[in-house]
Amino acid sequence: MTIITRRKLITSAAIGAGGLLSGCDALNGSPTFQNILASAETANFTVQRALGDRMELASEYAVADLSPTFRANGTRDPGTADYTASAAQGFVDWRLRLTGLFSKPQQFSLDAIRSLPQRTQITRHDCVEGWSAIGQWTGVPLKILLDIAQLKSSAKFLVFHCADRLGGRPYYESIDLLDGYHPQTMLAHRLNGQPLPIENGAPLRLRVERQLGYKHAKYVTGIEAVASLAGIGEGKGGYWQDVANYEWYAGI
Ligand SMILES: Nc1nc2c(c(=O)[nH]1)N[C@H]1C(S)=C(S)[C@@H](COP(=O)(O)O)O[C@H]1N2
Ligand SMILES: [Mo]
Repeated sequence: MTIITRRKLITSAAIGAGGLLSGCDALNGSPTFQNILASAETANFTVQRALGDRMELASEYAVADLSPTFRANGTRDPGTADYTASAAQGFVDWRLRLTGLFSKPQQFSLDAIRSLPQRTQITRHDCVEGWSAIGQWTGVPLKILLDIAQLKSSAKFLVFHCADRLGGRPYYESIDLLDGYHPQTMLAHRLNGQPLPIENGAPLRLRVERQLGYKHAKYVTGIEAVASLAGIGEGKGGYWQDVANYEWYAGI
């Protein structure tokens, strides 16, 4: 068994994720990350590899690799009166609300989101139903929003609330802070250089590139920071987890 030190672990994580270095302060302050570090002190090489894997970037592709059309799946239009009215006005009244365990809970208009630092990435989306598509996403890295709203150290999960319902239940998803601060995790508002189409989640959808398609919440209206997923939906962390026992952690 190889005993690894905290310092070595941080170094390997930073090498694995390049741009994540700037997120280290926030990660260091988070109880989840501290727990992982603490447990890693006695962990073997396999555990180090597993954590390293989670910090790595998903593959990025070239413009030439883009799928001719980016298929839509699940809800293609939330179809509620509120959503339809908002879409008709170009979503000028859309607000992304950050609630729960933030020191400065707040809300962002799309203009406010677009005025923050942006990232563009070309990645492959893998749906559990067996299809993939390569698309170019532009949006604000989630880390920037978490830092503005000052995520509290008691937060362990981020819950994404959506404007649509499936079978009468609101769609929602959740991720942990490792994915929350991952440099490719973003709230995207553009696909392939155009405003996000309604069928792909307009005006804002999560991209969490190390995970399967159902984690990528579309039509996001709110991010709730929580210490536990127990009080949300049926407590399994997402719509598909609640209705069909999908895995909460859907890493690829
Ligand atoms: N709000 C919401 N988000 C959602 C879904 C949905 O039905 N509602 N479907 C999920 C599934 S299963 C997949 S594969 C992707 C599909 O994204 P796309 O429509 O852009 O292809 O969105 C995910 N996010
Ligand atoms: Mo999916």
